Amino acid sequence: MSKQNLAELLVDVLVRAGVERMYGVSGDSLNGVTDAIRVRQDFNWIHMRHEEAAAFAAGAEAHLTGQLAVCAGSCGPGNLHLINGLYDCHRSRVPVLAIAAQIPSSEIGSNYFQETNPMHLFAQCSHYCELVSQPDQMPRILEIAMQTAISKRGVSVIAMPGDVALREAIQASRVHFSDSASAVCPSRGELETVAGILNRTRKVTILGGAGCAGAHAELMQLAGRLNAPIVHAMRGKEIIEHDNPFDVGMTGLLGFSSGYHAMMNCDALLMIGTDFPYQQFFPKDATIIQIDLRGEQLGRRTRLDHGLVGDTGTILRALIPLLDQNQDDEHLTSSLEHYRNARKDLDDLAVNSRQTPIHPQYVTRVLDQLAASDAIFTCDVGTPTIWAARYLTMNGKRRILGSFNHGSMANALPQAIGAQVTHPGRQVVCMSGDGGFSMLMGDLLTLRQHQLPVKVIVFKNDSLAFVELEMKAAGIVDYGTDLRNPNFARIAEGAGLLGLSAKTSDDVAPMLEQALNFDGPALVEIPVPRQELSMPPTITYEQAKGFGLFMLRAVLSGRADEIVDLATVNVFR
Ligand SMILES: Cc1ncc(C[n+]2csc(CCOP(=O)(O)OP(=O)(O)O)c2C)c(N)n1
Ligand SMILES: [Mg+2]
Repeated sequence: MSKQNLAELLVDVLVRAGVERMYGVSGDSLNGVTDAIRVRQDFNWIHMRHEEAAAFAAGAEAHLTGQLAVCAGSCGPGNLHLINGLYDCHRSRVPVLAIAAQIPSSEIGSNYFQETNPMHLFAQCSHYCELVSQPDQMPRILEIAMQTAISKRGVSVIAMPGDVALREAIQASRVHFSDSASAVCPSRGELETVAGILNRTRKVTILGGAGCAGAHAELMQLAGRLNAPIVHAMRGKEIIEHDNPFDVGMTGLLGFSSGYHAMMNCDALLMIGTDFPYQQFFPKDATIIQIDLRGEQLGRRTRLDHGLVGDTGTILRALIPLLDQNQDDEHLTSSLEHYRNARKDLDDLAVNSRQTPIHPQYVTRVLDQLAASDAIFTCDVGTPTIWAARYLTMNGKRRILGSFNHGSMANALPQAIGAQVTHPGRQVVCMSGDGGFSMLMGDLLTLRQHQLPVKVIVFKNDSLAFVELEMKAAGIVDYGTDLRNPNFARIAEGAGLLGLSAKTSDDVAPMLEQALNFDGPALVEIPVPRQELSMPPTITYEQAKGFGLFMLRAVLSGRADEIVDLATVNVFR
């Protein structure tokens, strides 16, 4: 074996495991690693402008490919910048390895320049985090980290001092990485108990999430047997919504009334592969059955009558033959009818009203119509997630990514970078809020640097609108939510992108089309109203009261114009 240092060995192990790249920002303590990458033809360094963006990009790669993705940050501040993105990866349960470079090994514990403690920093956002302090730990410690990220689906971190990375390796790569998924199924008795309940119940509703991946056909068969409407959580959208005659949309804060009522009006709720978090949107009296591969998820969000541990496909294939055909389709029919009405109400808001600012529902509808049939969408936390949830149509080929578990702003642009890097031939569309976009705006430059033809749509409402909405709902006068924005299209032009700025709603379709067809990165900024209401499907008394209070307080504070605004935008439209 030719002499390798630990950094070279690290890259070698990654390449052998099929990893093709590392996202990061270089630094002294990472020099060994970047130098090892420099000389390789089969491995790329994706030079980002912020380590948080690097972690988000790696998470997007892992989400889209299902394979391990890797990011890196230099010691101290570089490590710290990774953290929020890694939290997102970890909570979305995607396999990501972070290389957290560390200060010189002889200085650890001396409060040295840039010193932090990676083991403490990453403890909560990883399954595994270990320091490499001497050559004979490698590659075993790296391989354990990788296997842990792959099999537990989440983040692993390797902390490695710069000097250790340059030490001579003793061993070569040893492991073949396995992500083989076993079929996990409950006992026959458990399945029969659940089948018995379902066979006795006329009104069953299914709530599905990301854990339904790979089981679309079984899910449809199940819903057909039970005559059950299917509600999906946000992470289930790309998996469940398409080719689904039982679809009644979403519930929750992003959802709308039909999903809400289908859940509230059932006699049995069957939760499948979902961690939908909002307790107040679960039915109170229905029998609740939950299927999840991870036993620790059972009963986490709502009271439970029966829990089945296993993977969705295996369980459904075993369960369906035990189910009788439900002869009563009243619940399904009325839920679908409700969905048609709710959908129509939403669609009515998505027309070209020729008003300025431009309705974001219309923008998203046009985007949905113009985007490629296999487009990859990313959407920022804030109102862009609401518009994506309600107006983007999934078809089994399109993908949608967001920060749906961690709920971090600024996710969309870096996720779009990871998506485009891994899928150079596909259209990648980033739906950004003006707040979210400006938070990690530096990585707009990455689009030019790596020639990534991402299309960025900025929903420019000059505010942190989602928070403003929450403040109103809670009866608080909104404060600290104003954004004095620049012209983002001009910034984009300065960064070497095509930059377009819509003025009227008639600009939307031609500008989106121009951007989507442009051979390179493009940004379209679109002025949208600040108070385009997107209230939860039913407003609780407390929230309604809060909302009224906002009006009252707003008048008292001399902001009556805001109320007029609210009324014209949302009520009389
Ligand atoms: C990092 C981070 N900071 C703050 C928040 C709280 N927060 C949630 S949505 C939101 C507003 C997002 O604003 P913008 O991106 O402009 O989207 P909008 O809702 O205005 O469409 C904020 C501040 C958060 N989720 N993440
Ligand atoms: Mg905004």
